[in-house]
Amino acid sequence: LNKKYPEPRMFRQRDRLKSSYDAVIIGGGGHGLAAAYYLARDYGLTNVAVLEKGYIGGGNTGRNTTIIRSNYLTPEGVKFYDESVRLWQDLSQEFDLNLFYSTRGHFTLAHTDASVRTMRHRAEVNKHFGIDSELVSPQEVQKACPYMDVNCGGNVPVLGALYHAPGSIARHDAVAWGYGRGADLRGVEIHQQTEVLGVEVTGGKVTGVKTSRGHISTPKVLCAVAGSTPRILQMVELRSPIYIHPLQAMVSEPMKPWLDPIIVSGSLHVYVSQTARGELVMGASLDPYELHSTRSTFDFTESLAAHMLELFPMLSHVKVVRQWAGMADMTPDFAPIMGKTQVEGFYLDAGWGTWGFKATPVCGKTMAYTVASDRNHDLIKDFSLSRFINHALVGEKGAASVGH
Ligand code: FAD
Ligand code: PYC
Repeated sequence: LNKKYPEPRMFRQRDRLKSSYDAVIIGGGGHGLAAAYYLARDYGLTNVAVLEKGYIGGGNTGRNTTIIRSNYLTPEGVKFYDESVRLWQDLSQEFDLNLFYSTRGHFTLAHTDASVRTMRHRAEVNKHFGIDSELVSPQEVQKACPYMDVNCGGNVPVLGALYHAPGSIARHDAVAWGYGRGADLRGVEIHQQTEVLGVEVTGGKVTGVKTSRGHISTPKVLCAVAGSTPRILQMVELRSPIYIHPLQAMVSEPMKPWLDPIIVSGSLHVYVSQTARGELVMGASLDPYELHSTRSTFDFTESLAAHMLELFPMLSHVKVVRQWAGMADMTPDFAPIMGKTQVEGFYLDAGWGTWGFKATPVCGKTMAYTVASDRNHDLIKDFSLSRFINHALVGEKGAASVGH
C-alpha cells in the first residue's frame, strides 16, 4: 500500500486473477472472509483468493437478523458458540471499525409447559458450561419489556422464558467489511463478480477451480457458500443431507428506542430486536417448502405482522419499510457441517441454515486452522459430514429459535 495515504476504508479491487494460489475460498460472506482473515493473521497464508460471485456480504451475511448468543442445547454447540461470543466482543477494536456490537439480553419465550421444560433443560446445560442463562417468570419478562402484552391477548400467554444476558446484535455488513479489509491488508485477494463454475479433482485431490474469469490452480479449496452449497458439492461429487429453504425478514420504520432486549418466541414464530437506528428487525419461521430463491412474499409480512401485534399491540400503526429473503442451508440436526471431506484439499463450512451469523468469528478461526494444518480443529470435530453416516447427530433443533 502507498504509505502516503491512510488505510483504505474497505479493500482493494483487483483487476487480475493470478493463475495459482495456495488456497481458494469460495464465497465472500462473513464465513469465507473470516477464514481468509485468520489464515493470513494466524498462519501467514496470504497467497489466498476469496472468490465471490456477487458482492461481499450480499448473501445470508447481509440478510440475517443478527442475533448472537450461545444458549444452545448440546455440549458441542454450547462450547462452539461460546467461543464465538468471546471473539465477537473484541472485533470492533481489532478491526478499528464499529460493528455496533450491542449486548442486549435475549429472552426466548415459552408459551406451553413443554417449552418451559425445554428452556429449563437449556438453562441447566448452559450453566454447566459456565454460560449465563436462566429460566425466568413472566413477571421478569414484563419488567424488562414493559410494552409487551405477556398475555398475548389471552391466546397463548407467556408462561416463562429462557433469559441469556450475553445475547447481542451487530451490524451485519460491517462484519463482512471488517474481515474483508483485515484480510486484504494482509495480502489476501478478494475478487467480487467472480463465480466458481467447477472444482477440479484429480486422483481424489483438489487441483484447481474453473471460474467465470478463467482457470486457477490450487491444492486447497474452502467452500463457504451457505445456500449454494449443494451446487458446489455436486462439482466434487460429494453428497450431503443439506436442503435449502428461504428464510425471510423485514424491518419497520425507525422509532425512538423502546425495546431493549432481543425477544424470541418459537410458538408465535417471531424474533425481534431494535437496532441502533431505531428500526425493528423482525423474522419468522422458514418458508415451508424447498426453494433456491431469494424472493420474498406478502404472506410472510402478513403473518409476521399479526404475530408481532399479539405481543406488541401498540405497534398497529407502525410501517414496514423493507423485506427480503435468504437461502438457508438446513441440516437434519440443525448443526453445521464443517471440516475436511473425503476429497483431499476440499474443506467444507456449511449447514449454517438459520443460525450461522453468530458463528462467523469462530468458523473463520476453526476453518483457518483446519485448512492451514489439514487437521480438523477440536471445536469442530463433532460437526463432520461423516456424522450422518456414523449416526452421530448433534441435535440442536430445540435451540434453533426459528420455527420449522
Ligand atoms: P453467505 O453470507 O451466504 O455467503 C456465501 C457467499 O457465497 C454469497 O455471498 C454468495 O454470493 C457466494 N457464492 C455462492 N455460490 C458461489 C459461487 N459458485 N462462486 C462464488 N461465490 C459464490 N444466523 C444467526 O446466527 N442469527 C440470526 O439472527 C440469523 N438470522 C437469519 C435471518 C435470515 C433472514 C437469514 C436468511 C439467515 C439468518 N441467519 C442467522 C443465518 C446466517 O445469516 C447465515 O448462516 C450466515 O450468514 C452464513 O454466512 P456465510 O458466510 O456462510 O454465507
Ligand atoms: O440463531 O438466534 C438465531 C436466530 C434467530 C433468528 C434467526 N436465527
